[in-house]
Amino acid sequence: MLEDTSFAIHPGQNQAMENGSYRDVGTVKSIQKRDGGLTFICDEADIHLQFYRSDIVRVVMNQRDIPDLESTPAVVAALESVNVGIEETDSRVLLTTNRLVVSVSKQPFRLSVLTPDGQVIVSEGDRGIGFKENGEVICYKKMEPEDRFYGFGEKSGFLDKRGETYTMWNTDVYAPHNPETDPLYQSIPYFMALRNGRAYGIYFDNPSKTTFDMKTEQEVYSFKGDSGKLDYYVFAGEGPKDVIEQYTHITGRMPLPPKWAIGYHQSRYSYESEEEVRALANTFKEKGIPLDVIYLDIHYMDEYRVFTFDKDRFPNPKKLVQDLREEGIRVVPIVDPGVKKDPEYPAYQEGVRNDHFCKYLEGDIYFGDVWPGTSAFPDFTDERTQEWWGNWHQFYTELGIEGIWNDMNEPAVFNETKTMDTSVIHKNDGDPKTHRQLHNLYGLLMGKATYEGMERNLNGKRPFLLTRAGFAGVQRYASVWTGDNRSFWEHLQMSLPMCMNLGLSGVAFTGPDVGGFAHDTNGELLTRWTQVGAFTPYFRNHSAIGTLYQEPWQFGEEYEAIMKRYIELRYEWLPQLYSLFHEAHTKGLPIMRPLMLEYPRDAKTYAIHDQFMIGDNTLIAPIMQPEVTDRAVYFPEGEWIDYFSGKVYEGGTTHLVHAELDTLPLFIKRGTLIAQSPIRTKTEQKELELHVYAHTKGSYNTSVYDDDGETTNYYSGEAMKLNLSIQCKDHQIAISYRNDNEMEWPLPYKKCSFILHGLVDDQQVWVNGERQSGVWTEQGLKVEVTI
Ligand code: MIG
Repeated sequence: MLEDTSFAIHPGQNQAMENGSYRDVGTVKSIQKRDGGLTFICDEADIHLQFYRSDIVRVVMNQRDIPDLESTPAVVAALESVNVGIEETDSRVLLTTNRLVVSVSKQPFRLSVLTPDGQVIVSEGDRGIGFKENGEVICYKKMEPEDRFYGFGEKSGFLDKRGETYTMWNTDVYAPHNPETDPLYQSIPYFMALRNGRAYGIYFDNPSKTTFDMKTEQEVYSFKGDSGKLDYYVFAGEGPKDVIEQYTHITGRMPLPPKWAIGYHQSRYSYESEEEVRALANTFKEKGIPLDVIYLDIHYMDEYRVFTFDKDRFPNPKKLVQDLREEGIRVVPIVDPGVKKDPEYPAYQEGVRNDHFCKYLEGDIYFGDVWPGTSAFPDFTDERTQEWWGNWHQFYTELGIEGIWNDMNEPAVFNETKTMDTSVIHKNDGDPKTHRQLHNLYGLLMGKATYEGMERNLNGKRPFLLTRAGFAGVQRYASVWTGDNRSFWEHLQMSLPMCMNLGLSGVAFTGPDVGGFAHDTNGELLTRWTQVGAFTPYFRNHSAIGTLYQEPWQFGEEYEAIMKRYIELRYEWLPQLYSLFHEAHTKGLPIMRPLMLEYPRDAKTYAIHDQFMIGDNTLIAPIMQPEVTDRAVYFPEGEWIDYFSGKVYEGGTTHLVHAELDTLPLFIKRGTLIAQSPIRTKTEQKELELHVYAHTKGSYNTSVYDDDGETTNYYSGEAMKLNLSIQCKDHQIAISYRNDNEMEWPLPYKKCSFILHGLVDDQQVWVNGERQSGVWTEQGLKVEVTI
């Protein structure tokens, strides 16, 4: 408690926290070829270099004789055989691929990475790789004045992280979520640096407490791990999109979510009974507001025992799930890792009997206090336990449930340290380690167990998983919401850079609690937030116990009508969003993007945290202050059309934009296309509309992706991949399209049309080589086609 008073800044508190000083690895004594790479035997430690691809190099240092090359479960890429040219002189070794050059100077060991034409990507100065007496491992790199930093997973604060330091230690932070609140629930020890439009990335594959420091020194940044080894990957870029592609090559990409998972979701801690849930679903139906999911928070369980329902509150869960399903609504229950200590409770009995819980070295089960009271925690580092936990999810799938919400999986424990005792041992598939060494993996591995268990039980249907905690690679299993925010305008503002940086960190499927979790929301805040939510990859309204209810109708008809319109808009945009999810699945790219990702050579975009893009052609500049109806919007190069009014804005500069409460400032780049469906309800679309925003110059290529939205048949290519290109000229717009998917998939669309907005007077429209006359509609010229 004293930390919350001025005692926190008592002069005695500020003594150097450094435990031991930096020790350098020293001089290279010899070099050995091993495991497809080179080991540098140095004075104090050995360093191993490996090429994962010609554009990805891994650097491993530990103090063992032979560097241990084991990776964390975040890493899924296999080593490829890469052609590496090796040149050695007395003072240095040069390793050259067709994408990068690694230069190692030997006295002492210092590493730099350059482009094949000699531009420096990363380099080291006085200090490079080293360690400290207390077991920390650390790496210093040079920082240029123009370097910008992004990524680091789920962090609060602004977009550009230069001048900050971040710690990775999955933590349940209920209290403030201030700009400096750190760490939060997710640990993604990865960043991307941008230097004059060129980008590189570093992923530090260490699951213990890690710290990144871009603040303490002006010309150097560092990253260090509390324990374990220094094991990092350099991604050579060159654009920021290349870096994300490289990082997600190593840590994996998201599967396609079922379509219902990207619709509108309603949650509350908690809808406490079957009657309440049914009434909620009815209200949505009566009001005609589309809804795909209702969440069941902790009240559904029998005294918070996972894999149970409370018999009084939810007497017939199967019927409830079925009835809602008939209305097109899915139920997603919360599942926490803590298993109640209760000798008559099957999940606990089995866990104890079959040795699935985390234990101390001496053999006692570790117990912590969470919702169910004294609880044991499954040891997800053991594959056997992952399987056991996954199989328990049959309890849910048998009821017709297809999605799970994992919470408290940092793991959060109600005690001073907020988590499990760090001396607890994890089995780690035969290589036991302490919780201190593996803490940050707990959420990821719970996610893996859950996702894989659901997948096994769903017979070819895609599961949906939402998780609070995670580590690098979490995108392979789950969508991430940003935890317990509050109903403050500031938290709406902060959610943008937070989600954008998550997206740059390989996690595309993210969103905050719309409306704010803690504290009371109000009509205006909820409306503005819902407008933004309609375009964040994950779209769920959630609020805490004891706060005002915040369903879209709670603040009067005026607000309700606007929110309804934006929730409908979400559904109209699903073909576009789903195509972007497909891009996240295939390339790792985020759906919600900072402007710098699309315009890395435009320095004006580097720090923009209050605007974002959806894909490469949609710009959103929400209003995030009360009673404000005008704001400055920066438009990158090109011309931008106001989605609602059709007004055109010249890019490369800032304009003042007006937006009453019913308007989200939303702009489409001229000369591009977005895919929509005019059906405003539900995730099933019957008509595909391809909206072309006419221009007089330029060309644009894109693709629209679709599949059945619910099974895993897309793994084998049952999908539509419509490749489109648009050429705009003064007098002509030429569109061409082709379904380039390898396998036929019966298209659900009865109709498909191009709608051309903003055609200039005598512009002719050609589609696949044929002149089209089309039909004039309110929106523009409509040309029906068959696909
Ligand atoms: O705050 O399960 O972040 O979304 O509603 C304690 C109850 C535990 C935290 C989650 C929140 C959820 C709540 N949980």
